[in-house]
Amino acid sequence: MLLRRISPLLSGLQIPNRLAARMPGSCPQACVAWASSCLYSKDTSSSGSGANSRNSTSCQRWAYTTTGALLGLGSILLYRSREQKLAEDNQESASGSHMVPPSSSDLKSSVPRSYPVYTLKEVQHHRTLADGIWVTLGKDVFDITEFVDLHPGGNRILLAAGGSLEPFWAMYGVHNQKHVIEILSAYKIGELSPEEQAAGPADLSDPYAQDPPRHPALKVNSMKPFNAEPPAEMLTEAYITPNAFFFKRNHLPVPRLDPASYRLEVGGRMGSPSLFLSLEELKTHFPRHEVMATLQCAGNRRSEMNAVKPVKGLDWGIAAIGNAKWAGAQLRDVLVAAGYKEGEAGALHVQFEGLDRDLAGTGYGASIPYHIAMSSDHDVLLVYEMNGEELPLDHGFPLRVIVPGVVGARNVKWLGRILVSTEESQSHWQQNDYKGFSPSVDWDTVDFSVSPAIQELPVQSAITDPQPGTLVAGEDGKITVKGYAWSGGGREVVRVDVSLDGGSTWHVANLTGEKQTPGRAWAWKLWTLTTPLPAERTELEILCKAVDSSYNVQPDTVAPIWNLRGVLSNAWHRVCVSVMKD
Ligand SMILES: Nc1nc2c(c(=O)[nH]1)N[C@H]1C(S)=C(S)[C@@H](COP(=O)(O)O)O[C@H]1N2
Ligand SMILES: [Mo]
Repeated sequence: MLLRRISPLLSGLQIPNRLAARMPGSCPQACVAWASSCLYSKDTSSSGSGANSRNSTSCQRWAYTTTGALLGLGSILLYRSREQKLAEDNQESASGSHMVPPSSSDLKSSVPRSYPVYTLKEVQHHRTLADGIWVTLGKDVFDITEFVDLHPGGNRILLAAGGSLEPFWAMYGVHNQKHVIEILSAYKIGELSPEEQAAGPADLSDPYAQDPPRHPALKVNSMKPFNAEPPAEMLTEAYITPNAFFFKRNHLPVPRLDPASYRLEVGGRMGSPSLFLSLEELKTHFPRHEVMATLQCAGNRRSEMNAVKPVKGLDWGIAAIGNAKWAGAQLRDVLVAAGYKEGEAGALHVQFEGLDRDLAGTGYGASIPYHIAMSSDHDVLLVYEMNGEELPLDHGFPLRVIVPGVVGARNVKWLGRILVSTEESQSHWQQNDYKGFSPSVDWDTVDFSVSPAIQELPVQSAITDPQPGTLVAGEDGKITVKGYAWSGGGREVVRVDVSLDGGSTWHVANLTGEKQTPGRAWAWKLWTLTTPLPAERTELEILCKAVDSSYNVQPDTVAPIWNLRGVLSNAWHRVCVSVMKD
């Protein structure tokens, strides 16, 4: 049934594509959203190609940035010619290594080279700056000690120290490019022993091989890790976003956890032993709570910021948001069972650790303020059910946190451990990401320690229908505009204003959504406006803006809220369309 509803929707998506050529120039300059949104509307009807073309666009952008940085390094690295390095290395590697005949790649160069041979064990001994940082790729051994400080991804490269780069490159796909390989080759110091190569490389397996299948309608932003959003108009098809079309935002491979042996660890109070809870215990020993809540990624609508000035991050459209009915145990009840009470001395934060890990064993993590975790008014849940179904693998099976009203990033999936602490989570994602900055702060001046971690999100709204660049036909001379609106912190959306003329005149849209308790309005409102098409207009610039229960409003333009990570993008949403004349 669902599919029947969706297929007309998808065929409708081809319209923007056909009209794309008409649009530039016909749209007011202010309509910055158009260009980027149009990129998204490209060919989403054919499952594979649309997703791929978009995927490669955002990947290329990232690749260019990274490659640019890496190429910059090239000149620094050149001084260290292969000959020089070889001379040094041959002197240094007297212990236990023997020379091998030149490899095929060496034969290509004018002077045949031979490299020292190392065992995996020897490589493993080089894991610190003092011992030198060695890594392998295929049969080659590299000493990247001097490169660590220059690595665009920071010292994360240290995770690979003493081992193979392959699984990391599988995880962070941007690396597997000619330029990167060339730069790396300047650091080659040797080769792995042929006997060991015959036994096969350490682990070539794709860390994402266990990722679950996904619906082809999703617009893929990155495959590995998997990040995707539904076509925007799907969001306003139903108040509750179906699980398959709920945006997926993964930083790492999806872990496969056995629900029978799964245990949630809850750190004990004042050093007392941890509490371990099975899934069964979580379901049966604690009352089941249901909460209707909208989840939004901090990067939702980042593409509009990107259109103003490039930002770092996945190029999300307007659909990195969804609404679901979540069911689980209240975090508060579980904390109380572990001995905690309200106003506990020294208890300021509750940290969540995910069981999705990188190859060095570091997992995703985040924290929320203790008082929010302990308050029954905040409805923080340890969720095992999403929209009446078992929590899907992509959304955190078997258990995730849902912190209503708070940015997606704190809603930790595949939850393994809960810790109460004086400090916030020390995780990269709490400390050095998901923070806002002034538009003038750039990557040279940014200091992540000065901005607070994003928790509650600001008021948001967007137009899901019509799509940018489409040709709209009035019905009885009327047009229907649809969208969503939501605000963080339990603030209800009380009004959505829609303009068809770039903001000169406004109409109040009809809001639909479940009645919610004041101060606990966690779920979005969908809105619709049906109004006469303005006469004499061939182009419309449609705008929307929402007002929440604290009378917070959205900013009118993107530029003044631009920030280098492209988070908190909530300016008035602008969509330009053409009007079909009969
Ligand atoms: N363990 C874990 N939890 C996580 C993440 C993750 O990568 N790993 N991503 C976070 C981010 S940034 C967002 S926006 C939400 C996305 O949740 P969803 O994929 O269920 O939509 O999960 C959050 N929780
Ligand atoms: Mo996110």
